[in-house]
Amino acid sequence: MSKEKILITGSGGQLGSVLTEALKDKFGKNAVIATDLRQMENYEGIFELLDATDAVALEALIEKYKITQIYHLAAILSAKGEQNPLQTWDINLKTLFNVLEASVKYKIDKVFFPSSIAVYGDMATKSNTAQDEFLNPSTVYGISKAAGENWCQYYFLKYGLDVRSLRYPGVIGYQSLPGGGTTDYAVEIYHNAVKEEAFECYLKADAMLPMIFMDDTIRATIELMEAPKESITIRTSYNLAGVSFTPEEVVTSIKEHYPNFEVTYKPDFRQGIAEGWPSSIDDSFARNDWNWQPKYDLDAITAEMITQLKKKYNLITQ
Ligand code: AKB
Repeated sequence: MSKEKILITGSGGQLGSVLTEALKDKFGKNAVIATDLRQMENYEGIFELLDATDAVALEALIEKYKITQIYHLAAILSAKGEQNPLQTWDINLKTLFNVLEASVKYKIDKVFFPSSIAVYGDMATKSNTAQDEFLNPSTVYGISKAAGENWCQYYFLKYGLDVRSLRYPGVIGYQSLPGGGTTDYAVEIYHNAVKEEAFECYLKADAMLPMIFMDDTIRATIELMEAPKESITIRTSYNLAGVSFTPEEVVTSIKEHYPNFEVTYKPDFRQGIAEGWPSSIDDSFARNDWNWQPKYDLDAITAEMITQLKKKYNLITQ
């Protein structure tokens, strides 16, 4: 029975819903307090409704469950965030300040803050973007994550709060749907392929972006949080790489399984966001500090996504 009590904000999101299950598997069902704005359907475990902009409500849960770790996943992502920039900034920063302040007040052992490749802009090297490059994000989401990274480092330096962070690429998983990101196409395309429906891609065929499979994402997050404190040399946020690919490369990979899969390209505003992001990431600090190593390349992602989505849609032929 773990002594840990882990509170997760945004448990119902694309990453949150999978990370919550992984943490329950690791620490025990009752060691995890899942929270979100809306009830999670068919959730098995401890769940509490929480608007993370409400500091009083957050602190009440920390006291109620004697929380020892917080994973702060609640945020508005890049594409959706542009629909209401000031609200995006307000939600993404107010929730972070609530988590950081409460974590100092209640002496929380460890905090996780998800950052993103969205912190980079057109002044960073496009390929193999280094950990310490200039950040000039073009989206409010990216601005909020760049600011958030620096607030996390501030709370570490000023208060000794052990807050850790990863700059996630586009996360691809079969367990959940993405929610308003620029990289969402890389999940949606597999659902269409498995249902043998044509796909209209909102990015150009050659728009290369850093991506990562959900299993690698979850493992990286837990490995970072489990790493010895003294091995953590980056207190803003670690670059993290899985595999980079273009929409046309993922189509080629899918066509190995579905030769007749049809894709058309109709770029929208998200192409403009993608053009400001790196095409690939240098994650050598993560590799050196806590032995990060991705396991899934594009074809492995495709094989697993198709296998799992066929089960999800009951398309397995006996
Ligand atoms: C988004 O596309 O906004 C996110 C991200 C890369 O942080 N998936």
